[in-house]
Amino acid sequence: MRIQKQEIEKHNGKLLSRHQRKLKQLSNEIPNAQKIIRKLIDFQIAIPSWALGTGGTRFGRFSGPGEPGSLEQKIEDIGLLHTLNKSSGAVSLHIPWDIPTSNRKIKALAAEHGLKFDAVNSNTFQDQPRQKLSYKFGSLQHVNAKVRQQAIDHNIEVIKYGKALGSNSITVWLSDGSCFPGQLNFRKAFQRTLESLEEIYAALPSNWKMFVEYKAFEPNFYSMTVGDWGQSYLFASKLGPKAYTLVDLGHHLPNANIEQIVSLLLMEGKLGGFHFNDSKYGDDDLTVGSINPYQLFLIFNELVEGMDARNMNHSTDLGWMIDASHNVKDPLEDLLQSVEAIKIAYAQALLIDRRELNRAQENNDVARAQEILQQAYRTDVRPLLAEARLKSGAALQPIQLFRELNVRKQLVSERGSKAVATGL
Ligand SMILES: [Mn+2]
Repeated sequence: MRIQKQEIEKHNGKLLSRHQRKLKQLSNEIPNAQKIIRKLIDFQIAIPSWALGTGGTRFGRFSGPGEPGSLEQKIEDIGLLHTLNKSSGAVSLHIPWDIPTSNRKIKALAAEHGLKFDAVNSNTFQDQPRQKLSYKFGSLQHVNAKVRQQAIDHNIEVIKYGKALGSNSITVWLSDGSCFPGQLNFRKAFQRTLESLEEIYAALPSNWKMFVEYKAFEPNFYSMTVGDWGQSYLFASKLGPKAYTLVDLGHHLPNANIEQIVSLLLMEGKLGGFHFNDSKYGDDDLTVGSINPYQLFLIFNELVEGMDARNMNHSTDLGWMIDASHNVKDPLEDLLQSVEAIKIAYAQALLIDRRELNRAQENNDVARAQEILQQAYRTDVRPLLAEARLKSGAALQPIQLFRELNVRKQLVSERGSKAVATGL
């Protein structure tokens, strides 16, 4: 299904006067409303192709009705999101869950919906049907060179798909590691992984980036070969200038200071991109901003400060992607909420009075520094987001319109209630 322009205009018309009142009030209170709105219009967040169905856990999966049963339908779903919020203008594709039958047709379909291809993702964390060798004991780190070669070849194949679709980065997340002490020689595992990554790196087109994603634990519970940002940074540094660290918010040990990690990676020019989600305990993959929106704000504070210090373009110089799983919500509503939460945190970070904050820091005025941060965090910036959507032709209230138009019901009538999406 497609949402028509008139349906959006009708929805916006009903809400317009209330929106304008709120926007005017907020614009009177902050100095840079127009500038923030422009930045919000440019800021796009990629939707992962694996997150459009109702996800599951290792205990089970409860598929939802009207799930996309093909890559074409997933693109259509992301197109619906983008029509509603004009902030989800990119797809992050997973291979082999979402192999295009025709690169040309998929690229054209995405373009029709105004979508680009962000980082492509490889998968050597599970065995696929008809796969020759198993990844049970790792992929790029494996003791058997043939298994390593199979995993290298897969990554190079993923780059080829990405190239054909107009992507310019690959995210490599490895589940490699060990479950028990003594199982693995850490140094050899690191070196084998590095040698494998070097072969993949050599296959990167000149304008491409490689994102090395780390994760503290799971599925391996004693060691992960790319277990934290230090290890990822080590790989990225040894690989070369096209390799970067990717931060997935759920991939840290509890209470890790992610904003400090972000700040230092930016300082070193080695932050490549983000996988947004939220969590209370581990890699919970919950809706962005649903558990700890203050942490998300503090991360964006460092992102804005660090990117500005390096004259980086907020919207294009890092990869912004969601990596979440939806067990109890409609995936499309969940994704709309995640995109909104990311942009709220971004807008609040843009509100911070940098000069004042710097002055407070230089004077050891700790209370003042906190006041400045929290003044921004406690500002309701949602009218700025709504205005950015209005200006780009999207809906003032995307979830409200999603429900008013009975989008899910229509998808069920088109696809049936039993369609199951590939993915998490
Ligand atoms: Mn991730």
